[in-house]
Amino acid sequence: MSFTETLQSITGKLLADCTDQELYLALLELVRQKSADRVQPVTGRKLYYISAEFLIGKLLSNNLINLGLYDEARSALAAAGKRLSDIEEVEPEPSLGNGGLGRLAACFLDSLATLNLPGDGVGLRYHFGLFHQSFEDGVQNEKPDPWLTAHSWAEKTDTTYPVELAGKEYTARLYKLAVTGYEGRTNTLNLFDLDTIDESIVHDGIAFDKTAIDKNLTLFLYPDDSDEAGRRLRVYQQYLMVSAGAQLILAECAARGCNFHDLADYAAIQINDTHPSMVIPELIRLLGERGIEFEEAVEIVTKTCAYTNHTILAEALEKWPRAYLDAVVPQLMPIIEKLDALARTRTEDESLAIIDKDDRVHMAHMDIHFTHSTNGVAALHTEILKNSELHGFYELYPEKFNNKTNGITFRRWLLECDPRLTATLEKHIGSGFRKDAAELEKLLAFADDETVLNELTAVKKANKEALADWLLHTQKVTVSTDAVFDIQSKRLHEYKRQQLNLLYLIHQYYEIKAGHLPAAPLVSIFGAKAAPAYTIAKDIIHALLTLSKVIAADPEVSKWLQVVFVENYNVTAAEKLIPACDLSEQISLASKEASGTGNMKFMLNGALTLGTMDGANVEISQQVGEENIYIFGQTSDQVIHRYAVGDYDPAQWVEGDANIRRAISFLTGPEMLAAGHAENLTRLHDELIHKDWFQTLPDFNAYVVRKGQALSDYACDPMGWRRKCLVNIAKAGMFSSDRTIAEYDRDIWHLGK
Ligand code: Z15
Repeated sequence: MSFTETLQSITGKLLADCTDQELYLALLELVRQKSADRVQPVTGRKLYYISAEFLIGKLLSNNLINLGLYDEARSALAAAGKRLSDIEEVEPEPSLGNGGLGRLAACFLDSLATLNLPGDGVGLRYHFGLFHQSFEDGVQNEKPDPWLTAHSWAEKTDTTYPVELAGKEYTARLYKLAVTGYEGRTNTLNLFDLDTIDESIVHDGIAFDKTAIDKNLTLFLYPDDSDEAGRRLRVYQQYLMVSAGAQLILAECAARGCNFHDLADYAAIQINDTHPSMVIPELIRLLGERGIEFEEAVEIVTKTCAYTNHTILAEALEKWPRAYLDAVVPQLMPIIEKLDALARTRTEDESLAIIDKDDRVHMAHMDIHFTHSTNGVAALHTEILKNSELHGFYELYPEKFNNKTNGITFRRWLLECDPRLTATLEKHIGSGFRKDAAELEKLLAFADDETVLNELTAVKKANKEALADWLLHTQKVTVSTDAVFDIQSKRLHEYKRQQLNLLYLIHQYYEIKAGHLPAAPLVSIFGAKAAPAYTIAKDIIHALLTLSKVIAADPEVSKWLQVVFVENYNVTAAEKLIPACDLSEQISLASKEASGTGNMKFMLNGALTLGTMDGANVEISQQVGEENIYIFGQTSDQVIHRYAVGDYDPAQWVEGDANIRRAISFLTGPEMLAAGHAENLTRLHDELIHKDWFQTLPDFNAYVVRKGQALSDYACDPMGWRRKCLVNIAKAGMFSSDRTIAEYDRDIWHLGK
């Protein structure tokens, strides 16, 4: 049967007579059938990647590519007068994650299946993922973002497990979502939910009745990224996930012949940040129910589990008041107490205890004591963990610590989002890089080939046109594709320093007014959601939206400068923005961004990085060489030292530097006040001059100089610029999540063995 015939047999009519919705459902069904054919039996050790977030994004095109059906589907549809891109629009995006951590989990599932490794995900089926963001009167507004339509990728199963929360029994139901690998196997993402959730209790945006657990437990994903709201509902969610997950793992292993004493031969469990940490005491509890004594259970769990740390920000390391856990998971408290006592026999250092003197339970401490591996997510991050943040633990367990530099799946972040670049690469270096990312290095042979460089320029131009088109249709803004497209897209957080970019833009506004014109016109694009309760983050959004208006109203400045804040940044938006980027903003305060993964996506799509020596930027810079990246700012050692001394005073920088003073004062000057809200602008202004906790001001001048250099290279040396882009693409291979997963498997998981 031809592809068209197969599809028609599903729809029951000619493709040309189908609506996009009908075609979407038919393709979904086809993917279901084809991916089922690639399910493989499991032998030996199987991975369970437990994570509160899986930011999978839309799946249709991804699955078609991975199953090798994409080209056929596109031509069959085209022959019927239909466009695959229109059908993609029908699919709602499952935003089951906040940012980097959740997206990493999704990339890992893709690579596991691609490398033919047995590895499933375990998480929650949130009814609404991350909130939908809109801007009203220059202010972020949050609404629910439904993705569960009548037909959805996640299939309901008959499998349920009992879970006890605060002394009441609930029933967790398993949903399964097929994870296709590129020319690989099909694995599963297991998502748990309650049948009793009631979407109708949501009112006024994203508010809902917090008391009825049976109705609200999996309604929403918590919208905090790298910071901890410390809400009790979160403990409920976490325990639902780990208890149901642990029961699933034990049941699957038992079905394969495991007698529980040998659990570590059947399962490897990766704990993604501290959100799933309760899986440790929960497994000990469940093993106890199956007749295994505490001491042996601790050993089994330690051999089975491994922990990944994703941040050094204190506010993101979960510490639950004992009273919360007493109330929600009383069945775990005796076990956590015994673990605390056991840990105290290994060290006298009070700061390494699980339960501290204020009766708070340190989840990361439990992870490090009772798993066999603790890894950081970039070389610098792991060094900081070993030398400062977790130094005491490193001294106690040096053999447990290891680094696994993050990666991204090239299927979504190159093949799918940038078909033009993919085709150009294939023309010159063949298609080997699709399976082996290291083959991208073959491109280096063309570094001085003007034809190839011109082709790359044409690809970028076409991608910028496509983005301009999308911005016009979705955001109603017009941008000039002759300008440099400079993009900072990531969660809004002070440590990521969107406020540094803001101060730069104000500085440029003044410079242009004074007749000091930049080397090239700049379109400065932002995409970012702020946690709804994160006041200063929302103030930064407001300031950028207001500045955007002020500049647009000024014909002198707007010839050279434009600020665009894209609404509702999500995976779908990222796939439009990244291929069109010239300059990638990775300007976190050194030491604070554990890795970053957006930095890798931009590089792979031929953007140059303007960044600090932080997270994976350090490794990007090693890969491409310092002449192919724009690095500026304090080093992590300097920053850590400044914090240790504790003498940072932003007021001194404001007094000592006229440019800084001018830029900050502008926030509460007449132009901004006329266009925005005094309350938000004043609060941000005061925060910067009195606190500036993430040391924006010491890096300000270096940032202005380096960005000026980038703009001038772009304008004055187009071939040199494009050569740098080529080197970035060629050197991106090490940031494939296939490499990352191969390292996890080699050092930690040993899957299938
Ligand atoms: C999150 O997205 C990250 C860390 C966290 O602790 C939480 Cl709660 C959310 C991010 C890091 O900020 C980022 O640097 C890293 O690349 C990403 O995790 C994946 O490791």
